[in-house]
Amino acid sequence: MVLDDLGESLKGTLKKIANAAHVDSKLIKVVVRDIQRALLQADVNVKLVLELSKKIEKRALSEKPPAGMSNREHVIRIVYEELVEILGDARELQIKKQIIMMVGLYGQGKTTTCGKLATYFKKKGLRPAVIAGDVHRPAAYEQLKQIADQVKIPFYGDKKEKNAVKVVKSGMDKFKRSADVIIVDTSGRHKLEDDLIDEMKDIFKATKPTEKLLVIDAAVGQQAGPQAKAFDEAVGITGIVLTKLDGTAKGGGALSAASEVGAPIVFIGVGEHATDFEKFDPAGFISRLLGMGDIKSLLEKAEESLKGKDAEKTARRIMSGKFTLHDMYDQMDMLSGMGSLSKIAEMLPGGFPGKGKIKNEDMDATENKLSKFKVIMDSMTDEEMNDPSIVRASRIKRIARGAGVENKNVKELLKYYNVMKRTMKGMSGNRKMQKKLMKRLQF
Ligand SMILES: Nc1nc2c(ncn2[C@@H]2O[C@H](COP(=O)(O)OP(=O)(O)OP(=O)(O)O)[C@@H](O)[C@H]2O)c(=O)[nH]1
Ligand SMILES: [Mg+2]
Repeated sequence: MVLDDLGESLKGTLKKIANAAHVDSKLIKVVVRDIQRALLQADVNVKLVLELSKKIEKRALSEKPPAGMSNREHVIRIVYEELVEILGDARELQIKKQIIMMVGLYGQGKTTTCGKLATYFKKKGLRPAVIAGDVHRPAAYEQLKQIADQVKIPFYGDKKEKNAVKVVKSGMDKFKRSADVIIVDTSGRHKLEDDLIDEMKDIFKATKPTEKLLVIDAAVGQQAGPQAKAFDEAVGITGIVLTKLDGTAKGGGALSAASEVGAPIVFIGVGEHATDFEKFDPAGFISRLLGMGDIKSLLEKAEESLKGKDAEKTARRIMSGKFTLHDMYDQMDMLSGMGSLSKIAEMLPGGFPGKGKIKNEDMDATENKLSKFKVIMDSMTDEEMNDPSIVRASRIKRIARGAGVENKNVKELLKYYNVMKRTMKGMSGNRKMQKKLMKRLQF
């Protein structure tokens, strides 16, 4: 986990809240001071920290907890919400044909990130390729080639050519038909100087990239902000990749400063390997940092009633026919474990699709199938998960490729989903059935 120290201090603070006899203004003052200290140690900007702590204090003292939520839970929620807020909005790269140009100063992680991005898109079923547009550093060609070979991604480069634009143009020609996502590596410089800007602009004209991603080493701390701003003014960036978050205590500074610039952080690098790469989602990031799981168990009692409410809401949504693949995915998570799986199976008229009434010895096969379904869903986009009806032949092919399965497996998932959806909808008019389902699932 990145930002371990910050995470530990914040967790300690939240535990203070969870274990306190009363949540009063004295406790809130202590908590706010703890949070300030933790954020400053993680290099978050002083002004930002002061603003944030003022907001937390004001909300914690003035807002009443919503029904069903304890005071403690409420204060923890406020801390969480305000921390998410300073990280800005989430943005995702689209899963479609595109050209991505990497830019950034020397040694920030551009070349490594090319391999990580390619791996990400390959998993989503697209065909990525990389082009070695760094013609200045002698070892740059070999480095990208090695990375590409390792993750089995097509590579183009020309060791003898010293004109970056020529190399990139040849590469674009080569991959015109054979690749969906073309990732162009470029060279770094010590400073954002005129010749770097000119070369970036020339490559930009030659490639017309969909995305211009700025790569910044998180160890630069709050300097990430001015760096992002300067690049944005020079060439216009569409997203930031913050690398090496695994190796710095200054990550808090880089994260908060970069997100303030306007260009959103799209990915974070958390190690040297191609898979040490995460989509950046502020809410998910903070939840993990705070160890919301641990805190939840501390607050079990307050949580129980909330959880019940959430589950009930989900159940009602599902039964009204609004059942998406996201819901199904969550359900599968909930259902991993034979006991609960057989409960659901009993509920479904005829058991699982294509299986007839489910037998115990069939359970293993079903569990296997469900885990395969989850891999397939991991290769789908949010849009497809929300509205699976848009998944037709070409998308099926892409998804199957990404998940490493056959087209028929994807079709099987869709069929399974449709049966589930119909079954859920069928329950909407049947109160007795609804009650039974709730009870069985112990909502
Ligand atoms: N721990 C860690 N190391 C990283 C990460 N990303 C990159 N690195 C390492 O950082 C060093 C520099 O990475 P490169 O990808 O070569 O950086 P670059 O921006 O292409 O550098 P130039 O082409 O010289 O400008 C390499 O040793 C990488 O292995 C990361 O997320 N975590
Ligand atoms: Mg490089």
